[in-house]
Amino acid sequence: MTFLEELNWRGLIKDVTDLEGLKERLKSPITCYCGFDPTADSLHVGHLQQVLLLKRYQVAGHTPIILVGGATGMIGDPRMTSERNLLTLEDVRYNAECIKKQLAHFLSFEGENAAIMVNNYDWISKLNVIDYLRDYGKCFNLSYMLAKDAVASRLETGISYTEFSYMLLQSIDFLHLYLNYNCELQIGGSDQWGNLTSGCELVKKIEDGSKVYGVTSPLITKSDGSKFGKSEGQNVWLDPEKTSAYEFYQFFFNIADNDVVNMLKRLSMKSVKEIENLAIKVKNEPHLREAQKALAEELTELVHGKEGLQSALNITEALFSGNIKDLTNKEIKDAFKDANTIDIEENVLLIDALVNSKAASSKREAREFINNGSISINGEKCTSLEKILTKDDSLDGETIVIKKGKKSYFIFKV
Ligand code: 545
Repeated sequence: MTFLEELNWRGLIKDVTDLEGLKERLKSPITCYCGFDPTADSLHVGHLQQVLLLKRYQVAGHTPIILVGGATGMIGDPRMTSERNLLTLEDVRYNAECIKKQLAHFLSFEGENAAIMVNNYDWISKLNVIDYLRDYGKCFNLSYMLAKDAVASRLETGISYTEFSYMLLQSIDFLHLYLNYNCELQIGGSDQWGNLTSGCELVKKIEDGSKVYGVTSPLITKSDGSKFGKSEGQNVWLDPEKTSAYEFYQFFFNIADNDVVNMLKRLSMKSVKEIENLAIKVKNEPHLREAQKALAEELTELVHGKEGLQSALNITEALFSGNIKDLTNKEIKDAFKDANTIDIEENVLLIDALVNSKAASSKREAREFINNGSISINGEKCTSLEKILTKDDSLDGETIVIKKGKKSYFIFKV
């Protein structure tokens, strides 16, 4: 399998500006880039595919460039739906610093094909409006621009001149990287096709017939039609402050059997053979969830490091066995972020606390739960009807973890 054939097998290729040409060109090392606009202060799992694609190119011997859109982030790539709100220069700078740190994590900045990080603010902010219109504006035909999906889809609902001009800036970037870094390939998700093709055209026009390539990959879809990258409506971020290693791990661990092989192909650095073996396991022993585990472990370690993975595994194991006493305070916080939290007074009767927290519908039911051994405090079964909750029961000075039955957790804060 050639590198390109493998990308295709992984489902990472949607459109290519010149497939035959690119096949030939990839026989020797190439420099390629992908751009990220600092529209938020963190990437989310939806961005991983593109970052890991850059990594795949690097592992195959090519040179990756990460472009952070300090300038384009001030303008806004037109969305299909509606005009964006402008961000302030301050916000864009702050976001750029944050995502730069995250992105740097995934590539190697050493060796022969060391990764390069650039910010388009460095050249676009120096462009003056007369040069912009004379040198570049002349290369773009209005009907060509109007036909691009991102623009065409907005003609009815409205698009500002600002967002309309966005494709010129991204095209100027490609030209800049071609001239300064000999960058001959731009990659992106399928939403970037219009920007990639216009960049290729600009290089060809200005550099008289020079050839550069654009490749898009399909956005990740799920078999049930819901959007990839969200867990209960929330984005799964790469920033551990926004999404803990445990939540991140659980997101991948819970991927459906129907989807997990596709996700492995797109997001795992495991070999074709290893993925094929996991695919067999999904088919024959789906209950073991080995493919989900493999994917969750690999990506959690990649994004959250060895320690992050360890804490995700600790929490998963503790919640499974009910033995939560050995978790650190931070792990307890992460584990029960979404559990019901109830403030209680000190020295309250367990029975009353169960009723007040709606863990039981009546005192009678609370007594029943305790009698039949369904209630545990911090992982230890409690069978005393007289149990009084005090600060001494708390794990960290205030948190008491009550489990009812197999799966329901209630967090009491004293
Ligand atoms: C800017 C200047 C360039 C080349 C590219 C750009 C950015 C590009 C764009 N890309 C998206 C993006 O999302 C925000 C990320 C950080 C919070 O808008 N015009 O910046 C996404 N991109 C990755 C994939 C994408 C795309 O970063 O290409 O398809 C998502 O999967 O939407 O010279």
